[in-house]
Parts: sequence; structure tokens; C-alpha cells
Amino acid sequence: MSSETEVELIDSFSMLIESLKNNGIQNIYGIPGIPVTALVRSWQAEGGKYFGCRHETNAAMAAGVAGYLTGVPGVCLTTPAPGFLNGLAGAANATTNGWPMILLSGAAGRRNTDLQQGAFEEMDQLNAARPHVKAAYRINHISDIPIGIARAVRTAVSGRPGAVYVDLSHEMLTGTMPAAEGEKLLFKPVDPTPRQLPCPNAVKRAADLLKSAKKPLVILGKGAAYAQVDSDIKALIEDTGIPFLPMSMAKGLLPDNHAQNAGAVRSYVLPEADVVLIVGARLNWLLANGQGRTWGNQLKKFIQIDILPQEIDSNVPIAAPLVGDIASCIAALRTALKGMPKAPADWLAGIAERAAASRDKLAPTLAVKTAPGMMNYRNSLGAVRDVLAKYPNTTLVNEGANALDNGRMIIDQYLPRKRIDSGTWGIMGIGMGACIGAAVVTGEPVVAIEGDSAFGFSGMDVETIVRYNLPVTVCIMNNGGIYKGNETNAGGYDDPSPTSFTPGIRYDKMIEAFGGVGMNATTPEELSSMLETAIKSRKPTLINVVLDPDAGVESGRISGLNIERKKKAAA
Ligand code: OXT
Ligand code: ADP
Ligand code: MG
Repeated sequence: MSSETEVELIDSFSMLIESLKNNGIQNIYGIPGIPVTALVRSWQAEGGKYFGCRHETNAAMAAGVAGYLTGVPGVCLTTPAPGFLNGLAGAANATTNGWPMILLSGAAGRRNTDLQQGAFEEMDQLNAARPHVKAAYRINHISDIPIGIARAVRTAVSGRPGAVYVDLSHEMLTGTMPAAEGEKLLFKPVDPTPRQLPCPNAVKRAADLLKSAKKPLVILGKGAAYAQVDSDIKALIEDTGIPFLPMSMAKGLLPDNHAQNAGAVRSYVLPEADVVLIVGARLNWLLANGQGRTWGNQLKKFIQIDILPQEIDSNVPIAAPLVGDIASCIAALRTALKGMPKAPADWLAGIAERAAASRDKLAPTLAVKTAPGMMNYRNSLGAVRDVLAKYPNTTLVNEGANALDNGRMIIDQYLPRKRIDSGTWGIMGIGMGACIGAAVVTGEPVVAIEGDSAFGFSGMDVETIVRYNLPVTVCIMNNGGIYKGNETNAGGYDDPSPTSFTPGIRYDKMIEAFGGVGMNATTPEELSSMLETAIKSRKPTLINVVLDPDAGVESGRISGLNIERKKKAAA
């Protein structure tokens, strides 16, 4: 035996696995294939958890949601070219939402790829990823793995979180090095999510402005939920008596039935408020970009807490920027506000009175009776609301148009980070991936309220939910189409309209084919009892919720964004 063969070697798979573990990664979501199949097997052999999905976008969605819920980046592993591109959609969504995740992808050999010589699954993945992620790195050599993975994790979780792409070059994946040298390179990074303290002057400016307010309002966004300082945020709001408006995924940060919740009077408080403290939310389309009719056509005095300096003044001038991490900013603000009198009582009382009236108006519509198979969004989701109130630990996943907007309005949340939805982009396709990610990291039941169109984007991953026996119940709000199921073809011929699906689809049969539990609900009473049975059983279940095909409106509550066909103006 030569002296060379006596040196113990470590391969790139082992270096990758050890580096991921050193960075706190326990789960990988993905689809195997050349050149990463053996990497997945090695990961499992080393005790790592792996969730094999049916489409990489769903795996990446699972990773993004896992990152959002835990603050530890979810990891998605894909094969080159199309596998990578499928995963990139989920990584881009995570970046847009500010969720930490890492997309790892195998890649074809660098020599062939750079000369475009036509290798198997050849693609310039690094450059394709770059515009859609927070950062894109390539690890070219086995000895760079520990630094490369640490760099990816730190980038994903520090500052505004986002997705990081890591290109696993073919040359690196086939590499080995002496084990003793490799082991010396492995390390646990120190403090990957460092605190970022706000400047004392900025804190004083914000506190003074808040103290001067006659009609203050706090807007909580999903950044506030992500920050995991729930009790401090609650204390700030309760100590000051300021009403709060939760953005959709911040619902439950304080319980929806909290006396200071202004969620039921959104269109009253936004124009009325004089000083608005924004905690971890962007003044993007979901907040009418901070201006216009939604805001009473006048510029508010905004205090904005955000970790990303360039978020300040992104749409309108911010009177008191507070740049830093939410935990530090809230702590500093609470100290600076000590002794501040409670927000004016008449402001809060007026909100509470109007909110009660809104809720009273909504209540009878949730109890309305409909013929079997003709449920609407109100009575079906009213039934869901009442069941979920008994199981507040359940994570709700929600997408669609009417299914989304009614779900957000009707279903109350009582605990933080228990609502995941179409998010900043308003996209369909988050569904089954989000269910998988949430079920894996919480270990608690997950209920998805899915438009029938929305479900179609990720539906095949119901099989993954069954295969891993995850405690997920998927409710398909089946109105037979996108927005509605009864539109006719504008041309008058036989082809379906652009928004219609096959009438009477039994989605419950789909999960039965995979070995899960299928149910078909035609009345709110049936839905209520089926949902409760499903949650309690923790068995993968799909409930086909049969709605009136006329239930729903075009684009849900954002119909104002539609572009109508223009007719020629008369001469
Ligand atoms: O104050 P006012 O009076 O205004 O009242 C508000 C609240 O105060 C009140 N409220 C309450 N009242 C009483 N009690 C309680 N508890 C209560 N809580 C609130 O209710 C109202 C409404 O409250 P809200 O929602 O807070 O207020 P508002 O003004 O609506 O808020 C504005 C927004 C912008 C913040 C809000 O509307 C919002 O968050 N919207 C998100 C919208 C969104 O993201 N939509 C999804 C995209 S739509 C479209 O793009 C679709 N596509 C295209 C497509 C997409 N998206 N993606 C991909 C990859 N490909 C294609 C498709 C294909 S949707 C879609 C499928 C649709 O079909 P499905 O079958 O899936 O779904 P169905 O529609 O069900 O058929
Ligand atoms: P929403 O959709 O709920 O309105 P957004 O996703 O638009 O929320 O905004 C979340 C904001 O929170 C982002 O601007 C992001 O930079 C910020 N953010 C996220 N995490 C933190 C944190 N720990 N500290 C401070 N800001 C944060
Ligand atoms: Mg529909």
C-alpha cells in the first residue's frame, strides 16, 4: 500500500453535512437526482431529516415557511437546471417575504457550462439566481464548504432575512481532502443574527412623536411576528393603550379578540390616525403605499421600525425612522415611553364601538343557512372559525382570492405565527409546501384553507403530506373556478371560460388515492364536524368543501387592480 492511500479522506458530502449541522440545520426539503441523490442518502444516514416533495417549488416554499416560523433558515436541495429553477420560485418568494432560507443546488461541471458545451442539465445557475435572492454564492472547492455554508446562513438570517442560493459546483461535489485537515476547518459560527441597536436620538424622536399623538395607531407586520418578541410588543401596546392593526400574517401576535384590535375597522383607523407606528411592515401595496384615499388623502406622521435602513422613506417621508432589530427597538421605545399617559380614551372607545358594530354586522352572515352543496364563503368559513377557535395552536395556511380574503377577515387567530398566506406577492402555490414546512417545525396540526384554483398549484404534494403522515387538513373551497365557477365563454362557443374548472370535482378522492382520508362537506354542520374529527385524528385529511359555483367575486377584495378591456372611444 502506498503512503498516499493511507491518508484518511473526507469527502464533500461529509463536509457539507457537518457544516449544515454546525449551523443548526436539521431538516432538508427537496427532490433528489443527479448529482445530489447520494448526498441525501448520506444526510439521512447521518441522522438528518429529509422531506422529499413532488415539486421543487413546494419544497422551497416549505423551507421558506420553516425559516419564517423558526428564524433558522429552511434548506431546499435541488438538482440542476429545471429542478433548480423550480426551487428558485420558492426562494424568490422567501426573499420577497423576508424569510430566511437556503437553496442548495447541484450544478453541471463548470468547464462545460462556461463554454456552453451542452453538459447534462447545463445552466448558469449562479447568475440566474442572483436577481431573485438576497445573495448567491458558489462553492468551488471542498475546503471552502464550512465558510460557504456559514456565509449563506449568516446572510439569510441577519439584517432583513431572505433566501440565499448556494451553487454546489460539480468539481466541489466530487472533491475529497485529508480528513484531519477538513475537520480543522469545520466550525460553529458565532452570533449569526446579531442585535442591531437603534440610535438613542432616533428613539427619543420616535417617543416624543408618539407622546404628542391624539389618535395614535400601531401597525404590526409579519416582521414583528418573525422577530419573536411577542410579550414585549404586547406590553408596549397594552402599556400605552394604543390601538393596533395587524397585517394578515401578524394576526394573533396579540389575540384577534383583544380590546385594542382595530382589524375590524381598518378603513376607519387608517384615515383617522394622526401618528402611526409601523413595526415590521412595509408601506407597499398592502398598505396602499402609505398614501391616497386609504389614508384619508393626507400624509401621516409615521414612525417606522425596520432593520433595513433603505426601507425608510421608500414610499412616503417617515417622520421618525427607527432602524434596528425589533427586539432592541421595542425595548428602547418602552424605556423612553415610561410614564406616558395612555392613548386618549375617546379614540380607543370610538374604535371599540365601531369594531363591535362591524363584528355584529358580520356575525349573522356567518350563520346563514344554505341548501346542501350551495355553501358560500361566509357560512363555510364561519364553521371553520368556530372549530379553529378551539385549537389555537393550529397553523392556518390560506390562499386563493375569495378563500383568502374571507379567511383573513373571518378566522380569528389567538397565537403568534399561526397564519401563513399568499404574502407580499399575493401568490398562489404556497399551499402544500407551507403545510409541510409548518407541520414539520411546529409538530402541531395545520389546516389549509385553499381556493380550488390555489390548491392546484401545489396539490400533488398532498402525497408528501400522506407519506410523512403529517397532521395536515386541507380544505378545498370548491366553487369550481378562479373567483367563481359559473362564468361562460365570452365567445359563446363550447370551450370553458378562462376562470372555470370541471364542475363537481371531488378533490377528496385525490387524497384517498394516496392513502389519506377524504371527506366531502356540503353544509357548514358537516364541515364543522369533519374538520374537528380531522384535527383531532392528526391524520392527513382533505375536505372537499362544496360551494355554490356563484360564490365569490372577481379578484376577491382587490378587484380594483384589474385592468378592464377598453372599447374604442366614439369619434
Ligand atoms: O374596514 P373595512 O370596511 O374596509 O372592512 C375591512 C375590515 O375592517 C373588515 N374586518 C372585519 N369585520 C368584521 N369582523 C372582523 N373580525 C373583521 N376583520 C376585518 O373586513 C374588511 C376586510 O378586511 P381587510 O382584508 O383587512 O381589508 P382590505 O381593505 O381588504 O385590506 C386590503 C388588503 C390589500 C391588505 C387586503 O385586501 C389583502 O391583504 N389582500 C391580499 C390579496 C391577495 O393577495 N390576493 C391574492 C391574489 S389574487 C389573484 O392574483 C389570483 N390569481 C392569479 C395568480 C396568482 N396570484 N399567483 C400565481 C402564481 N398565478 C396566478 C389566481 C390564479 S387569485 C387566483 C386564484 C383564485 O381562485 P381560487 O379558486 O383559488 O379562489 P376563490 O376566489 O376562492 O375562487
Ligand atoms: P407585512 O406584509 O406583514 O406588511 P412586510 O413583509 O411587508 O410585512 O414587512 C416586514 C418588514 O419587517 C420588512 O421591511 C423587514 O425588513 C422587517 N423586519 C423583519 N425582521 C425584522 C427584525 N427582526 N427587526 C426589524 N425589522 C425586521
Ligand atoms: Mg375557486
